[in-house]
Order: sequence, then C-alpha cells, then structure tokens
Amino acid sequence: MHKSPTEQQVLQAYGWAKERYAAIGVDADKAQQQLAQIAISLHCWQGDDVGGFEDPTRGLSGGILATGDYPGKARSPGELRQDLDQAYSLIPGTHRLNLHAVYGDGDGKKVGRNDWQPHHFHGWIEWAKRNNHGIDFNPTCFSHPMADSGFTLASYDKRIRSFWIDHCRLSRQIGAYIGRELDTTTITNLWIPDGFKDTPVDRKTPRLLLEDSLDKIFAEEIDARFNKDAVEAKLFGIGSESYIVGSHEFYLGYAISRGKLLCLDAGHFHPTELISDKISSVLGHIPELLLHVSRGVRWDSDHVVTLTDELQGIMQEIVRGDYLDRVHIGLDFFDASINRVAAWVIGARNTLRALLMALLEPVGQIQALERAGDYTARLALLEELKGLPFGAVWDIYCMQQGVPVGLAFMDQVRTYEKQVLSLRA
Ligand code: RNT
Ligand code: ZN
Repeated sequence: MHKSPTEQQVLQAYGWAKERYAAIGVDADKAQQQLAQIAISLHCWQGDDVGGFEDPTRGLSGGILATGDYPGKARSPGELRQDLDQAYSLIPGTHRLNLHAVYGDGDGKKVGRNDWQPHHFHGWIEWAKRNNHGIDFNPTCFSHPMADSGFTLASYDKRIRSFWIDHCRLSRQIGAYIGRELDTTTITNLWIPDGFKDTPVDRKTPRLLLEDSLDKIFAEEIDARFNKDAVEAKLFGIGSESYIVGSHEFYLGYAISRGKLLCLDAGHFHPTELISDKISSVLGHIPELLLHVSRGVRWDSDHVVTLTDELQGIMQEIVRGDYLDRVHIGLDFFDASINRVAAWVIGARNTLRALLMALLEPVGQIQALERAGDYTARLALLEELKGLPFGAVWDIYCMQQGVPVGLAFMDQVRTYEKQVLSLRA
C-alpha cells in the first residue's frame, strides 16, 4: 500500500504553495477551476492494443504496431467500459472518450466494416450519458483485407477507394448521431495508412486521388453542432517508410482550403520536430485543432505520455496562446507491455499535470518582459517557475476531485488487476 498524505497535510502544503504563486501574481485556485473545465479525450484503443471487436482473429495492420502481451486486455465493449470506468475514477475531472468504428457492439456477430450502424453504439452512448462523457469518433481504415495493399482512400483501385469512402461517410454519420444524442460535438478524425515501402515514381496521383476521396466523404453537409471533421497526417509507417500520401503539407493545405480541423499527432514528425511550435503556426489559418498527445521513442512508437519538456511545451502553447477553446486534446498511445489501465491513468494524469503547470504561469508578466526586450528577466522567471511547489497544487486538485492523491492510484490499479483483469484468460 502507498502511504498517501493526510487531508490536513495536503491542505497545509497547498496553503503555502498558494502564497508562493500569489507572490508572482498567479491565482492557484483559479488555475484549478480552469483545469476542471478541460475535458481530454481518452482513446479507447489503449484498452485492447487497437484490436477492436469486429473480428477477434484479425491482427493489427496499417503501419502501426502494439508490442507486448500483458495479461488482461478487454475482449468486449462491456469489459472495455469497465476498464475505462476504472481509469476515469483515477483521473481528476470529467473527460471524453475517443472511439474507433471497430469498437461498436455487434452482439457476438461479425459486423462488416460498412455495416456498422448507430444502434451498434447504443451501449457506448448510454454509458456516456450516465457518466457525462462526450464521445469522439474515428473511421477505422486499417486492419482489414481491403487495406492489405497498403492503400485505402488513395488506392488506384476504384473499388477499394469506394469501399473506404463509404466507411468514412458512415463514420461521419455515426459521429453526428452520437454528438446529437450526447448534446456535445463529436470530433470525427480521419487517418489512413496509405503509402509506399519503397521510393515511388508517382507521388502526385495518389494525392490527387486522396483529395478527390476526401471531397466525396465531406460532400454531405453535417451540422457542426453534432460533428466536426479532422484530418491526421503522418510522416511514415511500418511498410510505408518512403512515402505517405497524407503528409503534413497535404492535410494542412486540405484543412485550410476546406475549413476542416487538422489533427497533429506528436509522434508523426521527425523525432526532433515538435508539434508545440506548430500550434500557433496553424491556428492562424484553421478554425480548430485536434491533438493526438503521444510519445514517440526514436519513431512513432506510441509510448505512454510522460511529463516531458515537449508535453509541457504543448500545454504552454495552448494556454499562453489562449487557445483552450480551439484545441481539442486527445491521447494516442498504446503500450501492451504494461497494465493497460495504469497506462491510461499515467498518460492522462501527466497530460493534466502539464496543463496545470501551464495554467500556473504568470503569462502576462513573462510576455511583458519579452515585449520589453528583457530576456534576462524572462529567463530568470521561467527557470524559477520550475522550482515552485506545483505538486502541492496538483495534490489538492486530485483530493478535491475525489481521486487518489499521489501513487495511491496504483493500489487501486493493482486491486482491479487482481479482482478483474487476472480472471480474463
Ligand atoms: C496512426 C495514427 C492514428 C491511430 C489511431 C488508432 O499512426 O496515430 O491516430 O493511432 O487511429
Ligand atoms: Zn494519432
């Protein structure tokens, strides 16, 4: 058992921390109120290594890979919801769920990729209503025979293109249905794996085909109160190392010209290229942004999000730029080598911790120093901030939100593992 601080210790530490922040002009109470308003979208696919419930015999493909075989992964929508409930109960705040099309409930029967219907998602919708989760959505354009060529919406084969156009259209409709039911806009994000292992001769035609497919998918007007569309670019995948049709420039241009949301995945760029710097670069040109907060280790490896400089950089950019209303924060990682519930909790808590750190900055003051050209004072203040008692603010926030303070969340993860996960053979 982990020894948690007592309520009195948490309060005492916070009293002192609050004064330290007040001394630099930061209201720590207000930072917590702001944090409580932010819903992050927890990705369903960490719960079962991106398997889905369409066909349990089918492996993951499409240039992404989950490694590890930690016992206890969810095998049905019911089990996945149970695991999610456990994870949400250890994460402060009220958060959304990011669902992939293949996570519908076929009630034991195999459902074809283009046969998913809104009613297959009623279990999720009812659960979301009960627990106040908004839901986001994704067409699943991988792990399917029609994607085995490595191409979907950009395929030279019209039959394949049509198949995936239909699937993406259907997904937008399901997204809108869910958004209407839950009375909160669903963000439906489109990612496809299309690309070449080796150097192509024609880089142009697949992009023209993709553009045409996208226009067909988005031709149907959908009320933006219920569904908004995002497009996600990538640099390379396993088996598509040399060329990806949906590159960053391709989708940035597409999002700008069609008024779509852009999705920036932190793992989808060169290893030293950071998405934090892209936020203010693109938000001048597109209305809203979706983030896939992830952590690549040498490549797009989708490791659990840790409290890195870049995670802090991303959240600082959102807060400093006053973009909280225009940036949707989703998580995207899948580690099958550790307890999957813990993976969600650690990644989500880190994301919130980075947000809280950003909300505890005296933004106006640092920006005034910068504008005045006082870079010495800017540096001094930024470095001083790193040593302020942020942890005491995080602890009281967790306590007041009714979730475990500190490592005590791991006790609950272990108990759940013993009582539930370990019984799944
Ligand atoms: C793949 C993309 C995409 C997926 C999910 C499962 O490289 O990041 O977002 O991770 O759709
Ligand atoms: Zn992603």
